[in-house]
Amino acid sequence: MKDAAPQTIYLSDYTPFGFVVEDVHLTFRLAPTATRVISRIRFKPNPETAGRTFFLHGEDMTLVWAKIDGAPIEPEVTPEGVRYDVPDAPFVWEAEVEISPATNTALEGLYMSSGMYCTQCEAEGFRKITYYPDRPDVMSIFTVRIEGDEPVKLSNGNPTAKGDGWAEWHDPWPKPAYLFALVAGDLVAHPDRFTTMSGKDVELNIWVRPGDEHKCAFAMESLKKSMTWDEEVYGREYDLDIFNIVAVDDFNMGAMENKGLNIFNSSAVLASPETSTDANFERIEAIIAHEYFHNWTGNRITCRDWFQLCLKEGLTVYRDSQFTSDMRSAPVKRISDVIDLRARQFPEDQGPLSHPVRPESFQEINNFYTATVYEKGAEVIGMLKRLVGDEAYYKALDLYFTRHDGDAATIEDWLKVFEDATGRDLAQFKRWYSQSGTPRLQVSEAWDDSDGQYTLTFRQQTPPTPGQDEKAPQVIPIAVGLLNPNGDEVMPTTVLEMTESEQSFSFEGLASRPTPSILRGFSAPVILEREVSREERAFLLAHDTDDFNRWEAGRDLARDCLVAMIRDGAAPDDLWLDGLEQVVRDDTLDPAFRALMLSGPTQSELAQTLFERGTTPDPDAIWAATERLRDHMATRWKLWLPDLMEEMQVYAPYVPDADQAGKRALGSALLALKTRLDKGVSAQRQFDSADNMTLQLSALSQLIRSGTGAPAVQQFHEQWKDDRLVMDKWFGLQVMASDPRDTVEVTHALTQHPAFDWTNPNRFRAVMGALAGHHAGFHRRDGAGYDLLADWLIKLDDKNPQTTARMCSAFQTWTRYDSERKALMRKALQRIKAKPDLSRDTDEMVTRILG
Ligand code: B3K
Ligand code: ZN
Repeated sequence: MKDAAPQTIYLSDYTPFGFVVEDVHLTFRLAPTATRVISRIRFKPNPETAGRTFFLHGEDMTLVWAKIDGAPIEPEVTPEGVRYDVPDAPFVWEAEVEISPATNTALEGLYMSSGMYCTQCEAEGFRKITYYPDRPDVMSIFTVRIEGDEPVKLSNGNPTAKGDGWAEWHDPWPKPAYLFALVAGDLVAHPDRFTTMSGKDVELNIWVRPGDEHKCAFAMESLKKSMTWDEEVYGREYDLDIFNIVAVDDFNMGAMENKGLNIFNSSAVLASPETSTDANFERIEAIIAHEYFHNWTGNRITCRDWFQLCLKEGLTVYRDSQFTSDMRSAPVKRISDVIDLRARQFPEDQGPLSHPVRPESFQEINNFYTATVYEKGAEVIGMLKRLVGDEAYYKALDLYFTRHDGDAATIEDWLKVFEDATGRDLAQFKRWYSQSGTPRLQVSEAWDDSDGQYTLTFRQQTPPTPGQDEKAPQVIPIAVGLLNPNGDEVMPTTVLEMTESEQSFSFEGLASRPTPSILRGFSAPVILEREVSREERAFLLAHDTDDFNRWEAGRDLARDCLVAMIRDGAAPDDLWLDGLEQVVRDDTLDPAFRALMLSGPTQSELAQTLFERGTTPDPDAIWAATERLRDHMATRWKLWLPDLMEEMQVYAPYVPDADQAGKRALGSALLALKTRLDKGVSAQRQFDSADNMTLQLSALSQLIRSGTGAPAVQQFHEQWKDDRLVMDKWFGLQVMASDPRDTVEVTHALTQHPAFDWTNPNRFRAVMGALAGHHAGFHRRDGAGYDLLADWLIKLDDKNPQTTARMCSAFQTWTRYDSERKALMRKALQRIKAKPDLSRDTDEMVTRILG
């Protein structure tokens, strides 16, 4: 609930806690609206601090009694916690509080989901469970007793004892409270075992609601692969006797890395070929890995304070992307990551929400679990690795694990291990953590025919961002390769290290003027600004040996073509389409890569490009040009489409691996074109014969787009109405595939559907997230899209501030558009801001977006 005045917390104000917590004993007496939590916590003065105030965080709870060293006390109770004058010596704090999990709709702290008790404590949810110093630098050993009738009762660490109606757990590893977890309910396990590299036997379980047992096998395989990979690549072994994962239906995000007891949104763990798409399988594999990898990067070494969030998140995202590259296709993973970075992080970094990878202030920390902290944070790790080299990277990581095991660490600690391991000075590199905004990198070139010298000159410049007018030059690793006119590589990928605002690099002894391939593998999260002819781009599309840049050349051509179509009504670009056809039909290339080549820039990305190039984006015109281009492609390629579609058919039994998934991805990209020619006949055939969700859903999507989807929508509903996760797809797809003129009406109608359980974050996001993601539909000229989203955000805020606040970012690009749309969006934002008792989460977001 809204505080009297929102408080801003600053990184520069950090001070350690005045006490050390020696150990924690918790007893839970579970009851839906009156759970009792009895705590026994041993404190002693922290010799490293001077002034000591004993303040324990605690919110939304009733204190029943409290004692110090066994004697009852009456501490001062405020809405934020308790305060008391304690002895200047070790003492034992005991308290009993009452909380109400069943009415906890914010899904933070202890709450109930489909009759089961579960927790979410990161970042500051533990303070809704009991009074405690709820900050990540306070680490302690937890022993937990759970009392209740639920057949399964789980907590962190190892199980130590259980009896009728109770169970006890002990976690030998010191941890901050945000990693605490408890689960109790009627659950069944999908069990397995794993032997670690030192021969330790670990029990593994995935706990689900009865009926979901058949959807666990894939996640379990992913877990075992992750455990092996972390041993082989980082030398990191699991450190408890048991590892539990629980699937929960109501969850604000993907999953949570609680020590030994990961809690997952059921959408990030449950999978079967009939109910999940290839993309779902890939996401599950990545999230299972991500949470597992946190055991070392996050749990064994945690963050000193929440400003250091990227220390664990950037690194863990980086590690999970390495894992996916190893398990699947490295180029496809890199391209997908960059698509995602540009779709989510770039708009954030170029708008009113821009903040550094390590922010310097916040009001509500939950608002900083952002694409900048996570994805740009991971890019920063990637750059560091590129600069120091692989060997030095792993040497530094070994040092990080030995030096900081058991610590609550900082970005300074992290950079210091790299400095110590490599002898490098990383002071300038550190600006990646403190400067916000996306650097622009301009390139010019010079060729000296007389001595075969080729020179590339780079200029870097980062536009001002909120609170940061002036930017200093950053260290930018620029991976470059040079090709000769035949397309042969005359200089393999070389990493240039740019440190100045302007810097030149020369290459000697070349026989002819080369064609440069710049920023290979997207070696830094910057915007490359370079005047390149269409011919040169087409040359790179045909010849670049770097898969990423090959894709990038095609994408640049696509973008330029669409910009010309939107701005000047130009015809589609033949040169690009011919080059694209070559790649798409090249059966020596991975179908997944060919599918990515076909995908093209999103409409939101085009809006950003137009804005950068001085044109106010018109969502209707962007939509119309995209449609015109797709129609043109379909007609142009109609002769060979059917054959290639046939080649992409998979006749073997379904497996969610990269090979089959790639074929299906290209197949459905082609089906999208084919549907423009046959009005849905092929899509209907695919829908009728599909034996897996990937094909069924892509067919349904095309049927809706072609305007012939009504019977299939009905049939799909009939088939899947009892499966929550599939129904989320059913809801979302109808909005995503809608004609922009109807998007708002379609969305509104779905909110009236009896199965629109809007307090479930997955369902809410399926519908409202799809509305926000439908560029032309959301930005309808009359503002109806903005109003509908604002209405629902206002409604959700009372129940679930976290999900509401997060979804406000749909408005973050509002200043790019025309004055009418801008005014309508501002009005919608102001309406949210004016809501009585607006949560601190949403208030901070809306205020920042309004600027
Ligand atoms: N660490 C959690 C995210 C917690 C979000 C709190 N609002 C999941 C993850 O990044 O692995
Ligand atoms: Zn994480």
